Amino acid sequence: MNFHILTLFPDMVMQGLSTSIIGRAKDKGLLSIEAVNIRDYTLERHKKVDDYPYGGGAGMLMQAQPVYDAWKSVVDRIGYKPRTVYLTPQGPTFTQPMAKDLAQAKDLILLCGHYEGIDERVLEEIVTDYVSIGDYVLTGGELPAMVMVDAISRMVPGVLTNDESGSTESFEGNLLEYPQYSRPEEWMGKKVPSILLSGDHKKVDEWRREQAILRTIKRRPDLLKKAELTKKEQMKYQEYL
Ligand code: 6GU
Repeated sequence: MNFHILTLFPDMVMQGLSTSIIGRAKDKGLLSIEAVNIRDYTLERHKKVDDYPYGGGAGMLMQAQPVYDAWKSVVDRIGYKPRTVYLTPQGPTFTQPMAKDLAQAKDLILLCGHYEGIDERVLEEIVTDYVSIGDYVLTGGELPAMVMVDAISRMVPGVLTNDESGSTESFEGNLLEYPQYSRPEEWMGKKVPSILLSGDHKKVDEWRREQAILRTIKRRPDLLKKAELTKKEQMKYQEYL
């Protein structure tokens, strides 16, 4: 999968996406990530990319021309118009199903805004999807773009090892992960739950399932209503549904 990030801060996104699992996937050739510097496409003498909004008001806007030309350079190179996501608090909130859906694409363009936003006309021309990462305001779209690249990449086949791939499934069932423990058996006077040392895999699985449900009730009661529970579990936990 190929990510094309249109941004005024290419170093920020490239550095943030160069290490750990995403870096390894790039080295393996499963992903490519490029940052296209919008400033490189301005036709303005002083490399300016922003201007005052018509009608007045606070702040500056990114102008249509450099954004369009940066986008067009990617489209001309890959030979088709891929889905183009504009990172903005004015979009639906990014979710795991959206990450899974976007991971089907061969190419994805992510457009990062700055200042007070981008001239509406270029958004109408190039954007296919508006996406927010949550209800708070950030200074630009770079961190959201990095969040999206991370979440989408781990849905691309081969990016996660078998060991790493477990936890999404549980979240997709809308249950949180059960608590986990490693050595030593006792730390600061706290013991690992004895059932995990019993060697009884069926009992361990049942305990983990119960813990996942109890943790979801405690920490994310809103999720439980969407969780995939058995008939028996629905009865047992019906007061929380
Ligand atoms: Cl996608 N962009 C900006 N600038 N702020 C945000 C956001 C996106 N999502 C939440 N806040």
